[in-house]
Amino acid sequence: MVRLILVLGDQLTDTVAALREGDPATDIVVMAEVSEEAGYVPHHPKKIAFCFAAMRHFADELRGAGWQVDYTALDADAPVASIAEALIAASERHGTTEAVATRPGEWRLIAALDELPLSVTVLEDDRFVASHAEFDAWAEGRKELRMEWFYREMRRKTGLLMDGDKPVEGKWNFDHDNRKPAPGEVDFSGPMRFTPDDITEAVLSLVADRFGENFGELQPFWFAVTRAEARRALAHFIKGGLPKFGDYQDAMLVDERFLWHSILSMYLNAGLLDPIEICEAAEAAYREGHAPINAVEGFIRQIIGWREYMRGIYFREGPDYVRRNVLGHDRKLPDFFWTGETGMRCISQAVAQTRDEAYAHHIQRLMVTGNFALLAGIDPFEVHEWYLAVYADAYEWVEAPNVIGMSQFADGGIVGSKPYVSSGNYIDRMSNYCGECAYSVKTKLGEGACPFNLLYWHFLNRHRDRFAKNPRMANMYRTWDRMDEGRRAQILEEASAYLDTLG
Ligand code: FAD
Ligand code: DLZ
Ligand code: SF4
Repeated sequence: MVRLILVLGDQLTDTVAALREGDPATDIVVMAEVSEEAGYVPHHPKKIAFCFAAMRHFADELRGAGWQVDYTALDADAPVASIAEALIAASERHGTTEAVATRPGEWRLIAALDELPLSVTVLEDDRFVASHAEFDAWAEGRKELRMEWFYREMRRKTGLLMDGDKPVEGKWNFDHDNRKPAPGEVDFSGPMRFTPDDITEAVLSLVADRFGENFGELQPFWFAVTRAEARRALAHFIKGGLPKFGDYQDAMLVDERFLWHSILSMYLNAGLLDPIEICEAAEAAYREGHAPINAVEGFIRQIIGWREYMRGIYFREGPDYVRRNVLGHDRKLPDFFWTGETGMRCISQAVAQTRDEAYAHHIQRLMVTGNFALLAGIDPFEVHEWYLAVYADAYEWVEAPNVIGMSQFADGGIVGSKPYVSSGNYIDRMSNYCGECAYSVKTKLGEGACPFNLLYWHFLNRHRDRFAKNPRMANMYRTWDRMDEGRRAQILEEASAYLDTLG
């Protein structure tokens, strides 16, 4: 019997489980651009364009490899609204009720496949280093799910940066050599840029037409949209960016959007690149003496450590994870997350580059926008929806644990043992943003005080019951308690007045 082989927009890998299971001689691949996926949050136009352009190119590659592909474009004469509808329509067209899918990366779609009036075989997505069973076995019975221990397991499992059963150069983690403040200039040209072909141009017109009002600039569109292009982007990064990736991983500079980051997450998450091939390319650069250990170990840790760990958490914690809110935060997301119109230079820079590129690097996401949202007590679900919408690499399985867990502490400390909060000092140390800001980072209260400085103490004070006993936060509370009472009262009053301006 003919079977339908579902391939989603982030399953663009020719060896993805459902394609491995299918037979090009008899089965039919189903791919569909659908309004539900394009609209469950107001995605950045570059993200939608990337997804559709990569899907259309991938469908052509599958046809070239002998598959029959039933592809429904968003602007087809008979469009479909959802993945479920696409499968049902295809089942009627091809006279079959059998379908094979690779498990989607989001609970919402997993449930939608479960509810289909078809016989759907759902296969595990094995494009990851750790299976769900492996992650759960590692997590079982542990009091704390520390990423570092998980990461070491992944090093052992993959053999990456290992000399026998020992880590190369005798250490698992070289972070103490990383995280240098921003240097004067950047000697890497940033991500490789590609010129859209006719297929991509057609997608760009469609997206401009249908999603032109969404937050974000569609043009210039320079993303890779095929595996071959993504591999060139990888080689370009390994050559030019990787050697200093570690040193300046946490640095931020005005108008420097990419620094020495790889800008590969959107390709990796869509399936155009494989995590192991990226890590092997990085390891080869180390073994050949092209990149130092602190850069290569740090980079590989992000992929086989953090990325795999986040996926494990998302699936282990279940569908309610995105609604967690242990700190009871309920403020609305300020408008400046969309407009960038704020005197806070760090935020306006992060929002502006997010609008232009659908990209901000980790520290901008964590210590600028994320830090602000947490300090200001923004509803974590709103924060989650914002991140899911605005970044080209955002899929719930990886975005939610980063936002709900790591950034907003809304899961109560599953991902992080303490909240990632800081005053303006941290941003000042790691960037050159503060120099041209409307606020003064050196001013702790009174006229022109940096809002991060005020909100930092407001956050600690309002969550004292939860955090004062955390040994990693004891110093912060000691500093607060040592301040004279009048000063503390004034800081809290000014912080509250500032929060009132957010609405
Ligand atoms: P690089 O800095 O070059 O890092 C290399 C690779 O490591 C990345 O491509 C990515 O695949 C992986 N990586 C690094 N950190 C993480 C992490 N914390 N979790 C998972 N993978 C990681 N990453 C996403 O892929 N999608 C998201 O939706 C996403 N949302 C985030 C939201 C917040 C609040 C925070 C703090 C982080 C988020 N991240 C997300 C993680 C990280 O910021 C991005 O992976 C990274 O910025 C992508 O840029 P890059 O490819 O240049 O990464
Ligand atoms: C992100 C996205 C978008 C914008 N559009 C589609 C689409 O039209 N069709 C599709 O198959 N996938 C799309 N995707 C990716 C899905 O949202 C993604 O597969 C799920 O969120 C699970 O990770
Ligand atoms: Fe951001 Fe404060 Fe620095 Fe301004 S002074 S850029 S608000 S940290």
